[in-house]
Amino acid sequence: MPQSNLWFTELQNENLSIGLRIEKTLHSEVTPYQTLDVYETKQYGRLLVLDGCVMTTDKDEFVYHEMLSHVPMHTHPNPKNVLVVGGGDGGIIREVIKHPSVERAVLAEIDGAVVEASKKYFPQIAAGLSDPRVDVQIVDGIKYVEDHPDTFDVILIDSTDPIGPAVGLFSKKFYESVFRALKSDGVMAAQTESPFVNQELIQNVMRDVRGTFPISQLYLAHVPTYPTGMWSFTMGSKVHRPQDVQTCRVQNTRYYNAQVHHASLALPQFVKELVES
Ligand code: AG3
Repeated sequence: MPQSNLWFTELQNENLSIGLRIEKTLHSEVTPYQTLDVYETKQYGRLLVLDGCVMTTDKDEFVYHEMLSHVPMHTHPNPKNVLVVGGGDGGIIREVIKHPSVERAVLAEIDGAVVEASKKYFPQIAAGLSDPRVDVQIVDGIKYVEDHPDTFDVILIDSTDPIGPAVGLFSKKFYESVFRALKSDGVMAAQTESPFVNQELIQNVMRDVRGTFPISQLYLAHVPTYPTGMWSFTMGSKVHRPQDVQTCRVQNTRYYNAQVHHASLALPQFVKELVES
C-alpha cells in the first residue's frame, strides 16, 4: 500500500509545530466543549487530539501519566482518597489505582465524550475506569472541588492547555479551592506546559501555588509529542516534601522509579531561574 500523505500538525505557537503522519482518521466530533479527533499514526500509534492539541498517544502516554501521578502520590505517605480533575481518557486514574493504599479515586471530567472515545479507541489507557474503587463523574471539576472541602489526600489536575474549557484550572482561585478540598496533609499536582514556550504561565502558576501552599515544587519529564518535549508539572503540598520520598511503592511502571522521582525535581538552570524569579 502506498504511504499516506496526510499529516496531523499541532501548531504549538505561531512559529512552531509538531507533525505526525496519519494512516487513518478513526473519529472526529464536535462535543459541547471542544473538538475531539482520534488518528492512527505511523510513529506513535493512536493519537487523541482535543481542539487541535495532542493529548496523548499510545506510545508515549506512559511518561505523562506516570509522572503527573506518581511523583505527588509518593510524596503523600498514605494516599487513600484521590481526585483527578480532567483526564477523561483515564490514564491518570490507571496509575493512581496502582497504589495499594488507594480506596477511592474520583475522576471529575467535564466532557463525557472524552471518556467514551477513550474507552473505545484507547482501551489500555481507559482500563482503570471500570475498577470498583473508581467513581467517574461527568461534572465541572471547578465546582466539584468547591463542593468537597477537606475530602482528598491527593488532587491531580490533568487539564488541557489554558485556553477553552481549562482556563479556570490555572487560576489562584482554583488552587485555593484545591487547598480547601485537600485534607490537612494533602498534596496536589497540575500539568503546567513547557518551560521552553510557556514561561509566563509557569511563573504565574508557581507564584499562585507558592502563595497558597507551604511547600511548592516544579518538576520535569520528557514527553516526545508535547510542544518541545520538555514538560513541567507543579506540585503544592501542605506538609510532605517530595524530597523525602525513599521508596517506590508501585510496580509495572515504565518511566517512574525512585531515582527518576528525585531526578525530576532537579531543574536545569534556566528553569530554576524561571521559578525563582
Ligand atoms: N493533558 C494535556 C496536556 C497538554 C498538552 N498540550 C499540547 N499538546 N499543546 C493530557 C491529557 C492526557 N491524559
